Amino acid sequence: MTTTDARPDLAIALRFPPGFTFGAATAAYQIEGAVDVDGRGRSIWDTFSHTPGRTFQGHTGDVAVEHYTRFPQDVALMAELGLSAYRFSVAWARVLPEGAGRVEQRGLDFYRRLVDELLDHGVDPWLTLYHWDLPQALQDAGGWAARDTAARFADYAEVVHGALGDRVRHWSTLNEPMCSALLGHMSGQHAPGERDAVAAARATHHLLLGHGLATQALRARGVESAGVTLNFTPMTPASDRPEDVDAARRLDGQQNRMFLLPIVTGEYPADVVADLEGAGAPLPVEDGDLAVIAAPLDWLGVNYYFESTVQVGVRPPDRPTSFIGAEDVVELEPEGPTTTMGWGISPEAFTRLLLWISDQAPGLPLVVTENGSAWEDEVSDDGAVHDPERTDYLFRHLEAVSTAIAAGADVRGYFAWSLLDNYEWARGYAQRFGLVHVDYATQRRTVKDSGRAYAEVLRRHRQAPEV
Ligand code: IFM
Repeated sequence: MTTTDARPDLAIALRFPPGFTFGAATAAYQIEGAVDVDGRGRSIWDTFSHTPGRTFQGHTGDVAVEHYTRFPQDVALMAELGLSAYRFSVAWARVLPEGAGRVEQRGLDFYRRLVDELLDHGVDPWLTLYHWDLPQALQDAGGWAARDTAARFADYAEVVHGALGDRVRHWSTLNEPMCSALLGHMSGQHAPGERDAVAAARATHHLLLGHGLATQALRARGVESAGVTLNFTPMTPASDRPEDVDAARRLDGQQNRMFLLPIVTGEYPADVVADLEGAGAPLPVEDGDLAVIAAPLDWLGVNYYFESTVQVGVRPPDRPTSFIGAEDVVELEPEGPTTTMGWGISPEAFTRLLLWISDQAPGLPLVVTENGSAWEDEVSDDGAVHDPERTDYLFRHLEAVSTAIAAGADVRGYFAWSLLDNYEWARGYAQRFGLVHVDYATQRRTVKDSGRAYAEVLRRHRQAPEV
């Protein structure tokens, strides 16, 4: 952990082009609570979080930050911060409690009320269809390891678009399929909590296929702003020893290229295909799949938090790898300050990443759909939340984005993670990422100093004279 007294340089506002989108992001299971109301079905995260030993101190999203009922207050906060956009996800099991078939109108009505509230406050909704909460009924039928789930996802996309397509312009299919596939099926850190390389490879391909099918379905219904969000972690070898260089190649392959390249080029990287086949966990590609996965997009969502340095070594038995066939690769502890997640802070790597993605996907606009940091925040006696570390992280990463733009990356937006403190998955409520503090005992919201600094950047950006 670090502290900083440096004042944020608000002139950063002027380094972003007119019309740049500034927002904040959340996800359904992390904030909504209300898991048993209005006919919502169970999701794999209900099951996982209620399984003893899976999450920090058994924390669940049952209550979360009660956004399901408090959303008018939360939208008012967004307006107070001056956000031009809000990225949120729809809970599949609220809309289709069994994952397919019967539609629950009350679930759709909630999202319609939320969207109307956003529009009334001048906040542009950016909707993500899937942020990790697969309906349990579909998991029981095989989950993402089953090809059929991809088709069910496209059906779900149509249902949601049918209800909200007249109000929502920006549609994203998946959030971070790498996490769903590999954390969910390889290391088991996330729902459904499996440790099975074959299932992990199958889930990878079916998530990407589901993305392609859903994109086609959205296009057929007239969507003109379609995207997907991927999470990237730059991988650097710890030394120039060939085995460390190859370890970095392998992890970069599965973390970054295995998801990006099929979407933007219509091909999986050959080295990754070979690695997975060598590990006995091939990608279950059928004829025509890659053309579906490469359905043209209007933007690519980029989530970035930290970079990683890797080498060949012995993993502690309690730290199973998230990567297929990479039991011999370790990720080093970061040098320098870390956030409470234990993640290092590397804004320079963010600039390099945005330029690398631009090279891989020329002509495709990028949107930073998540970036942020967790710290130990508390409400001070003066009633404020002083979080200089988060402000510092935020401004250094905004600077990194603006540097990438100046160097030619076509970045159109930035969404801070997260609007609110919330349920950080297996890490529970112990990790606070919000621009807005939530007291979990009272559900009281307090805008943190970082939120106020971000609001000031947005205000200056709005008022900047167009050149
Ligand atoms: O909280 C998560 C989010 O759900 C997905 N991206 C990373 C965030 C921080 O871990």
